[in-house]
Amino acid sequence: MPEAGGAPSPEAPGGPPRIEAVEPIERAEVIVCSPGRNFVTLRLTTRSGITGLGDATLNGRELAVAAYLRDHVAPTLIGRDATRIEDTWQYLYRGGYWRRGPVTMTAIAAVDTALWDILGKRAGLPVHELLGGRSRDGVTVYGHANGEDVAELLDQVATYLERGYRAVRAQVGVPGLRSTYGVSRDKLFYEPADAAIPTENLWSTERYLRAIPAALGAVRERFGFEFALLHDVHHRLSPIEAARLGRSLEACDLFWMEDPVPAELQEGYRLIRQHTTTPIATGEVLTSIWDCRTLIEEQLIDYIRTSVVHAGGITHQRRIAAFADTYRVRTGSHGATDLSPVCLAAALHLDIAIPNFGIQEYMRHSEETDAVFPHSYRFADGMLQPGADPGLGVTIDDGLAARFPYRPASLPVNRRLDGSMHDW
Ligand code: EZ4
Ligand code: CO
Repeated sequence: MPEAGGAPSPEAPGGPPRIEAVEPIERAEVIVCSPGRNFVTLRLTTRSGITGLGDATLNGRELAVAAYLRDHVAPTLIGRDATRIEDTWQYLYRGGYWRRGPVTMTAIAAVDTALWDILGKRAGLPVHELLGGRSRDGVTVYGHANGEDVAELLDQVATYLERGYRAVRAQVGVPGLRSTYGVSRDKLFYEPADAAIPTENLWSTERYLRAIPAALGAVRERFGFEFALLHDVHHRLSPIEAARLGRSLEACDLFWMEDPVPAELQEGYRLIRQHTTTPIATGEVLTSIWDCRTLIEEQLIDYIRTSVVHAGGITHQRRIAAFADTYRVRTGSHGATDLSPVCLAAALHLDIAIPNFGIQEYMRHSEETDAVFPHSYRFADGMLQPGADPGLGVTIDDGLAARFPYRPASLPVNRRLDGSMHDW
């Protein structure tokens, strides 16, 4: 194997000869499959035959990322040194004139995650050991209890507590609205991307604000306070409405109130903070450290929810976490089912290693998804363990994946009762 620092290689991709590649990338494949829902996966293979996987799934916009990777990124990877993880990140981010945004950052994330997987396999170590090793015994996760009404929600919270969860997110149907974010017919799985052309949901802030304090209060009254209770507002309120909701939920002792206002309205968090001590989490739609900067620097949030797949991979997510730690903001990585087992594994390796981990969202994948992506992570006692396999500990079964072709599926849109558009 050639030494780093050895003779310059005439084969360096595009540009003057550089240091010879230690572990050149030979193939970059984009695999699109739909085992229960759509996933885009990047597989890189090195000249010595090591493979690495990266999740590139952007719910409802899958093919945009697949094309970005296939047409614009993959050709630049061939011959590149797989051990140069940071340099490749800089090449794809700084080297790209058009920066940030979910499509670009998801594509960069896929490459970065695959490179960490390759590095782990080269070293014969699970990725969390490369990130500094364990900082905790396991990764505490929260499950998704939801019900059409309060009675059904209480049954579902009971199910999660019986399964050993130490943290539960509670979502409930709003009376008078035919569907509500986070409430599913199939209780253990939830997939909002339910139609090729977006389903139109109905929304009423007034009805929602009347329903939620009573529902969450009923959960605490029935089950007490010995577990973490979370709720996702899903970007739907104005700052003053969110402030009012946060204040009305203080007696429920929430672990967090998630995404109270649309992500682009970051100044709104200042107003929320002036009125309530309910902890706040946001970030699942943010794609870079620059998008989180004000929220973290001004300590407007308590948990940053960016994910490996949508915020530039393990390399960038680690940077966001380190920046957040400076301000005592903890992480709460997004982990819905549209983040594939490859992303979940990457998140777990990071979660277990960083000092300021808070909690990890865990929405179980369907049996078909788990069969297409065999993995080493395991759930026990309310925690996930990333496992000790070298790399990420996830593979993809190509033959099985091919039996689940892509199906167009979009996230819903929301209209108010008067027919005008609202945030979904
Ligand atoms: O709506 O992942 O906290 N979890 C969430 C998710 C998101 C979906 C969007 O693709 O808000 O359910
Ligand atoms: Co959310």
